[in-house]
Amino acid sequence: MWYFAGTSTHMIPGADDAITRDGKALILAYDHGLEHGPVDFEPVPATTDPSTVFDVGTHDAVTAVAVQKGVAEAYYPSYEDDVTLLAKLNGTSNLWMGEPDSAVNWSVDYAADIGADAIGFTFYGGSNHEVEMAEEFRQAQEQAREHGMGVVMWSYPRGQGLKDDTSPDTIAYASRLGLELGADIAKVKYPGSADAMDWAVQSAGDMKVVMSGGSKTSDEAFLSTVREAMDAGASGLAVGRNVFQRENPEAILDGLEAVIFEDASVEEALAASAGLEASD
Ligand code: FBP
Repeated sequence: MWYFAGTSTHMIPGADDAITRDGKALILAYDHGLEHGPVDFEPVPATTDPSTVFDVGTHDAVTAVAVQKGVAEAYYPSYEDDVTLLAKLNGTSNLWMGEPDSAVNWSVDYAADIGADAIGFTFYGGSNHEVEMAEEFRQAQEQAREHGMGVVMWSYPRGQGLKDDTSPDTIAYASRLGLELGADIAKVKYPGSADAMDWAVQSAGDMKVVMSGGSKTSDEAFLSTVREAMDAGASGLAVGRNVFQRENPEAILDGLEAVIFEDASVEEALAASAGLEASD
């Protein structure tokens, strides 16, 4: 029995409402302790403490905070009134040296018990483990539908056979995989140009596509890339390091809020927050 009677089982209208504002998302990703290790917290050591990043996640611009199970269990109870939880279901450490794969670390039922409104799931299309990962995604996606939870696919094609994991065709294929497999939102790496992002958005049909943040860049460079992605039809951003590795994460969130939700130019966004800096 589907939670939303009378709708298709695919891309349920409104399933992502809890993690979007005006149809747009700004997901603060904080699963890096698992994916990359504590090295990602070195630029701002206070971010080693999940409370620091949950505090950042209370900024109005943030539509959801994405974390792994252990962090959600221990810290989300203190933030459930102020933060929307996106349960990042699978994840693998940087210590794993095999073909890209990702362990499913918690069930959708358990995530729902903790209070999650959506699930996040990494899918490595092109990996030798693609078939198993697709089957795991199927199970998670269908359980999320039963709970009325949104489904965000971290769609990262990679593996032995893939030469360029951010080429325009690869990223268009990544966003299309989200549509084909039943995500509400696909999070993809920026393919390097507005035209390529436009192709990725077109390839996803009505499903939303958000840009992945990547390693930290300057205020102006980052806001410019987000502006390009939005102009190309993206529905927002799922970002980690470009927010929490800044000394003043609130300032960049002010700027991102202006670009994503208020359609501001980069210049307007830089002016919107005293803490932001234009490049030399
Ligand atoms: P960033 O914005 O810091 O790039 O985070 C996005 C993200 O998808 C995280 O959720 C995840 O931990 C990380 O990137 C994985 O990056 P990769 O697999 O490319 O090392």
